[in-house]
Amino acid sequence: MRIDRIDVRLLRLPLVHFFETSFGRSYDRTFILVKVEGGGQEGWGEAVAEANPYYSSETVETVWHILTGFLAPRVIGVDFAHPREVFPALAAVRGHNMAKAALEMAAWDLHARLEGVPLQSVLGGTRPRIASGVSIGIQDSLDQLAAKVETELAAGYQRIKIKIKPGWDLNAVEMVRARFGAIPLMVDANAAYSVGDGPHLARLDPFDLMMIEQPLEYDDVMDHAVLQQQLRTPICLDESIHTVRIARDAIDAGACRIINIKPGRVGGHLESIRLHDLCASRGIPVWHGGMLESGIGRAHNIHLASLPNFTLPGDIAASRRYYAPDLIEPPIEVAPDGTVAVPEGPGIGVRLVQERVDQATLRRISLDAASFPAVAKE
Ligand code: OSB
Ligand code: MG
Repeated sequence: MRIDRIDVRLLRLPLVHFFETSFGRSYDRTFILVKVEGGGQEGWGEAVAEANPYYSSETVETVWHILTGFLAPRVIGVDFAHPREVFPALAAVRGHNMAKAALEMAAWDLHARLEGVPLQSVLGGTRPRIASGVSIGIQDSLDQLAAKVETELAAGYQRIKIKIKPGWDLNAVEMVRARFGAIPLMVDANAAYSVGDGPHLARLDPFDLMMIEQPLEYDDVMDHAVLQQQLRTPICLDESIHTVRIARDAIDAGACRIINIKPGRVGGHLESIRLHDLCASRGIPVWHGGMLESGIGRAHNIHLASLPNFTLPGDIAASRRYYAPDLIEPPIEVAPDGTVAVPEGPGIGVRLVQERVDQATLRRISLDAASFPAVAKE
């Protein structure tokens, strides 16, 4: 596989419903798409960085800067025997996993299309369908939250995750349990608490939550280990897990019993597979997180989530919860049993609607070998 050209776009799409976490509320999603071309085929990837550096230090503008200035020159015109060689080729750039992932994942899509097989089969995915859950943001009222939970359960989703923060935690969980009973339920704090909140968070234990996701800071593994000692509810780490090494240390330290895998957060499919395999070998269940992706990123996630140790339902829901219309046809749908089919065509197996992509594009650049004088690679 050789990548001759890379197209980078900045896009914005309105969200069907606002999404609020402990970081704040968003009404739209700004993101970056990457297209790689080579051998007469193309591959697509999506950077999950947001407009603001709140979930992660990366933003759409840092992704643009790193991709166009530092990553593209390291892959254009290089012969790769397999897409697993792409992430190591980017190693000179420290961090910036979301920028790396967008490019690396596009290369996996290109490779699978050149081979004429679904991405799933080159990643090692085995299931034809994946189990799907939903992430419900902080709402204006408990009644509004109840209405959302009701809608998503009726759609068939296999588990409900609600976002929490101080002041919207015990009351929200109590209401959901009171109204909906013993449904598979979890919470995500997006780092809204501190280690001194142990006694407060322990009050969630009687509600039998599947897990509490990322209660403490994004760079804090050790305090999660201290907190886990005080909780019966399993801790799941999201923001903290940037690398396979950090995951290994977190597992060793007892900082989590479950891990959320987002390829954007760890640098792409190769690192996600390595993280998945590490967790499998350590008896840690994993599930696939979500970042409000368009159909491109969503399709990648579905293929990855078909690997065997993704044993818990992921944050991979139907397109219509996010974008109307999505950038792809047909959109991602959830079946009444709460599963989503792995697309069957070559690569990510979804068809991009070019006019919708063009309409949502704010800025675009096309790069090839002529864009980078040899000296720029050093
Ligand atoms: O913490 O999992 C998170 C969305 C944006 C940033 C961080 C998170 C989320 C979600 C949404 O929870 C999951 C989805 O895509 O539905
Ligand atoms: Mg999370």
